[in-house]
Amino acid sequence: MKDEIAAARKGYKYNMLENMKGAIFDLDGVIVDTAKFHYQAWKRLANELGFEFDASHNERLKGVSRMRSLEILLEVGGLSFSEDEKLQLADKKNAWYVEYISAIDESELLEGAKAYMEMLKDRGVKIALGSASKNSPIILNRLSITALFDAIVDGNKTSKAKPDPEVFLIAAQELGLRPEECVVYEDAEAGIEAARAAGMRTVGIGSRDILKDADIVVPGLYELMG
Ligand code: B16
Ligand code: MG
Repeated sequence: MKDEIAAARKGYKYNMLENMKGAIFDLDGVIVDTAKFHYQAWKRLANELGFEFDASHNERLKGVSRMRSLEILLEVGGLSFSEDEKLQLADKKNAWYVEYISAIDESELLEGAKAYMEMLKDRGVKIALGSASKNSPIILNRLSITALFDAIVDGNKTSKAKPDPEVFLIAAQELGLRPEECVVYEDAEAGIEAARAAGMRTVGIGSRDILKDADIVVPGLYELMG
């Protein structure tokens, strides 16, 4: 592991990241691709309700809260339900989703994610999670990376969804840092917007076409390893 960190340090690419004190990572799409499990569970719910839900529809759910995701799904199916029924449907989807993610392991980590976080930690940068998911504790445990985080801020600690900056501001506060000392890693447009609103620097994970306002965009964290 020491050799891996030394090699990674040598290739430390982007100067804009040199003076950061805190790194705040989104979960789905940055550290792990849980979108495919969300998709399986939402598709199962749509089929049970009698309509098709395909991969292009699923794109609209990335980075979006659970209840907002359900509303988008019901919009696609042209269905409406009472608030109570919606809560039951969201619970049902979540039970399937939890069943899927409970079976994952470290092989689901996106390329370079763990090594990059370890490299930052080795350089004295504090690490936080800034995710919308209420299931992040299960996911981090399954990936064996819980101990890497100095702060974990997720859907269980927040009341406002991205693009509201709340999740990132709480993360900076828990790290004991000012917003301008933090860099946010995000794959969703609303996440980049939230980080900018929080006054933080941004690294977009994905494509520039979607992440137009990010300071830099890379296809994955592996790209920052040189
Ligand atoms: P849960 P992130 C987000 O994770 C997902 O991208 C989004 O599809 C999901 O609806 C949301 O978490 C809530 O997840 O149902 O597990 O609470 O990208 O913010 O890490
Ligand atoms: Mg995401």
